[in-house]
Amino acid sequence: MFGGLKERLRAARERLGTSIGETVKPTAALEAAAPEIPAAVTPASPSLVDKVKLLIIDRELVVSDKDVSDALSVLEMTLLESDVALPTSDAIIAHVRTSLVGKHRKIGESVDALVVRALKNALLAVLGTGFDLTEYIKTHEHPVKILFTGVNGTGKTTTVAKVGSYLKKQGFSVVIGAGDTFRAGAIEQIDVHAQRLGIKIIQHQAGADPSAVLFDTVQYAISHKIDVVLADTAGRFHTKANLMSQLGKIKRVMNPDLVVYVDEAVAGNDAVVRAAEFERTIGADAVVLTKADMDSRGGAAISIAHTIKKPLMFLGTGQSYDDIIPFSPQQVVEELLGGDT
Ligand SMILES: Nc1nc2c(ncn2[C@@H]2O[C@H](COP(=O)(O)OP(=O)(O)O)[C@@H](O)[C@H]2O)c(=O)[nH]1
Ligand SMILES: [Mg+2]
Repeated sequence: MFGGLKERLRAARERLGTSIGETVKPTAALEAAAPEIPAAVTPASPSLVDKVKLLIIDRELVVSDKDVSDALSVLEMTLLESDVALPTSDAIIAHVRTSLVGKHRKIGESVDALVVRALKNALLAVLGTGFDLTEYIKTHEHPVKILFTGVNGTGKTTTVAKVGSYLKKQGFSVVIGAGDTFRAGAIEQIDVHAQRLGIKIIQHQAGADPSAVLFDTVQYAISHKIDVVLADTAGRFHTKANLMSQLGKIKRVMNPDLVVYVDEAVAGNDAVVRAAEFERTIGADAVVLTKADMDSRGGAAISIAHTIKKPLMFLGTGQSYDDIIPFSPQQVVEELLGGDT
């Protein structure tokens, strides 16, 4: 998903490297230092030459703000063009600046290595830690109840099916609650997934109270000693107030361990704004970003975790059940900056 951003970052990184490389050159005095060693001394005490050489190699060059400011502007444009939210871009730039400026670069050290290290650390700082669902389930009381929410069409139902399949493969027992009772079609959709995956599903008829369905699902999980409850919900309510009160009631009745906010990477900065709004009003424990396969810019993935200070749990990467990957900040950073350093 990060193809476009990766290319842009490479250009920004080269620009940073060139700026530092060009402007922070060894001073004339430093370069002249070696020839200044009295020739007569050299044969008599070669160790002195070695010492001076060592001194030159160990001498450090200090990177100034001026050396990097133009290149950092380029990096900022790169990030914004890739849909990275402004506060997140600001945080990345500030981090890179702090780690480069005032830094003592050893003469022998590659500028690119310095720049890549600064960029990697900056990205890791904004991406946060990720969320290991398997580990969470292993270390919490069962059933672990997970509520999936988010606006309509972003991929909640598909994600519930994918996560169900993912957890089943890891040996956990799963029950799905068909909490989108808004349309009969929605119940049918999740039912088809559950049948295909061989996962138990609890459903009521269309128009039923979603809280009642999810309450029954939790009761089923308790009485059958099921490990995980996955609750699908509708994203479409008549008004925002209605959405809030519905979700409020579901939360009271079902008492989820985790509220997972689902949005689509293709929504870019809109997804970041929506996630922040959702976090303010309902609160989320983690985020799943779908349709990452259709988004080459990658900005939403980088911005959401930083903006709402909640971890990304999975990326949805296609329409099949296996198209889901646990989100790993390390892996993303490696994909963006690793490989060719
Ligand atoms: N390409 C792609 N399509 C997805 C992904 N996740 C969901 N979709 C598609 O997005 C559409 C809406 O998904 P759905 O799960 O019904 O969304 P919901 O309304 O939030 O429950 C469907 O056509 C899904 O196949 C994904 O990761 N990649
Ligand atoms: Mg749905």
